Amino acid sequence: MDYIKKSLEQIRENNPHEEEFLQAVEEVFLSLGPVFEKHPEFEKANILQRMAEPERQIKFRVSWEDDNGNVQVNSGYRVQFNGAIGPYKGGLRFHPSVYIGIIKFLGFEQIFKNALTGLPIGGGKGGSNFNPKGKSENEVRRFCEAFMKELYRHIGPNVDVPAGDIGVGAREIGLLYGEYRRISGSFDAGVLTGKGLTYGGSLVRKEATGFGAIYFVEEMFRYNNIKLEGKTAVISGSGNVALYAAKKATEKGIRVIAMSDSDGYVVDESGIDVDLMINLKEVNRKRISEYAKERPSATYHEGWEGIWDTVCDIALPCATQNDIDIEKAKKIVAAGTKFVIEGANMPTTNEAMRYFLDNGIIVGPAKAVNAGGVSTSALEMAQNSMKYSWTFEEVDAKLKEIMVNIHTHSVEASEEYGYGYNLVAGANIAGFLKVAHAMIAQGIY
Ligand code: NDP
Ligand code: 2IT
Repeated sequence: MDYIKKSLEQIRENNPHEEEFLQAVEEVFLSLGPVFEKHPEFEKANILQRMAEPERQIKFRVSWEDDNGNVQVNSGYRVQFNGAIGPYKGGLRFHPSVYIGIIKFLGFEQIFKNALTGLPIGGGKGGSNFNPKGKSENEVRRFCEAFMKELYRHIGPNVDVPAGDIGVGAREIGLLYGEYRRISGSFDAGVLTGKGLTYGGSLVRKEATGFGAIYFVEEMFRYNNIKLEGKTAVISGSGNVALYAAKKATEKGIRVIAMSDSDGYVVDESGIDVDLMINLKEVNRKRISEYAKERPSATYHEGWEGIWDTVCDIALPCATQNDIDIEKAKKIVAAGTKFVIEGANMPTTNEAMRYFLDNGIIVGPAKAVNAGGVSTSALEMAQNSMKYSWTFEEVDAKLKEIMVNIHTHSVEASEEYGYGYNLVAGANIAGFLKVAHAMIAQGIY
């Protein structure tokens, strides 16, 4: 434990003002105590300080012209965090809150998540503080082209493979891919994932994170002998992850009673009409308040934070980081919720997470729950390499198997290191062990 504490101090000193990154590092490293007792070789290799330092960190200028002819400037980032088990892999986030501390927290989480998938992908992440909201189609296109003009030299099918995240969906991936192809003059489909189905995308990738999250929940419930059907769920967010988690949850007989966006939330006790929600949010890019206008059984409430006042069996935060703080965690526990399933990356503060675990809540941690997205990205890469594509049923079956395996490996690691059934510790340990062994086998890097 001394080594872990000392390393954390050093990492805090080296990375001041990167709050989210330090939060993510603490969350993982503090669960590794029993691992370091059993494996003195990890301390000898100073593995923690090596893991907390990105292999490479790129920041670049993105200048683009808006519709009024003014030149706008944003910062672009790509952090190639850890390539020990495969090419760097992870999404791009376009959101005004983006700075290096956010990209590093996401890249750090991605290392362990990607290791858990069982597929050969390293950890990376990128993005920009560009705000796509309120921008015209032409402005989004000009931004994406300018972003790729710098990024292209750093990526490649065997080097680093970006994909989507908040604010980056099929539209942006298409524009980024077009620019990459224009610059490189080559159809390297495997350079980006989340592509459209007509130019190298994989079936199920769009649905994969949400569907995978519910496959993971199914496995958690099966393992604990609890019936899933008839349970109620609250899902924060109404983006890619939230929508397809809601769709699969509804298919499995779960009643989704509330969803949100950054302006507010809707409660619909009769169960969210997911097709209507997808049509409003994904197809027409409307605000969630429109849902209540079209659905008499629903009510709209201003402010995103109030969603956690809605009583439910399963809480599924699928919006963004630090959505659930200690106050909201107390409310969630007091309302009788028994399961917290993290669809978003780090949606729970470390204090709230401790409170959940101390109060017997069963937590599905983000790096396990939302790994279906990046897993299906890796399946997209595999199909691109083969110049072949699998059917929806084939990809879906592989995704399901991957999610079940992640649950099994997390349980095994948790039990082996004395945590009982603790998926939070188990996922951290299983992901860590794979990467640590690969790093040590490759010498000092
Ligand atoms: P989207 O951009 O599609 O959706 C994000 C949703 O969260 C929107 O409904 C957005 O509302 C809402 N939101 C509320 N507050 C915030 C805030 N402060 N910042 C950003 N969004 C906010 O993103 P995704 O669904 O792709 O991602 C959601 C989460 O899942 C993120 O944590 C992401 O890292 C994670 N994730 C995504 C994967 C993927 O494949 N896409 C894979 C694994 C994890 P509004 O529309 O008002 O902005
Ligand atoms: O956080 C994530 O795992 C993602 N945004 C998906 C990354 C990917 O490469 O598909």
